[in-house]
Amino acid sequence: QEAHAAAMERTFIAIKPDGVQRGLISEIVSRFERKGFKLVAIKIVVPSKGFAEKHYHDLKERPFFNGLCDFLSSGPVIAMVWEGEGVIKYGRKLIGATDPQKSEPGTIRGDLAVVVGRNIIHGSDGPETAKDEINLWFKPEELVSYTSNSEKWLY
Ligand code: RTP
Repeated sequence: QEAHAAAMERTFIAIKPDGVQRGLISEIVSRFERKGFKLVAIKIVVPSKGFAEKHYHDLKERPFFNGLCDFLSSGPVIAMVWEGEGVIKYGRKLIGATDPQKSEPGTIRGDLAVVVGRNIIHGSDGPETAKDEINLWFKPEELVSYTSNSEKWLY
């Protein structure tokens, strides 16, 4: 019981402008929520192009980098931090493969998206990027620590 608090991991999840415009915010939030993950930060923001470039700095050599950053900064994004055991890896599983043509049915991209350039959601791909992305998108005081009522039944 007391051991789980220290092990709790956090990941950065963003609903991209296509997901927001298509009215998929509640659909996506509910999949993470029903799984048993805990929402510890959330905001709506239109990132600048420069901010999008920072977020995707690892991809700056890729041919789609410029278009990707234009797209991320083209409208409102829902930025979130989710917490729970295994949330980084399992969050990626909930999201599905990068290319929605290859994502399994039952995943967010498999169920709700069609092409890689409009794949509606982002999730950190490992502990290091999770930490970096949370720090990029949120100030420490925007992260809320609390005990949710369901925790004692989840863990
Ligand atoms: P994400 O971080 O967004 O979950 O995606 P990922 O790691 O699975 O994929 P990554 O290769 O890091 O690509 C990041 C985002 O770039 C866009 N993309 N476009 N060929 C293309 O046009 C292309 N390839 C990737 C996608 O929006 C992808 O999520």
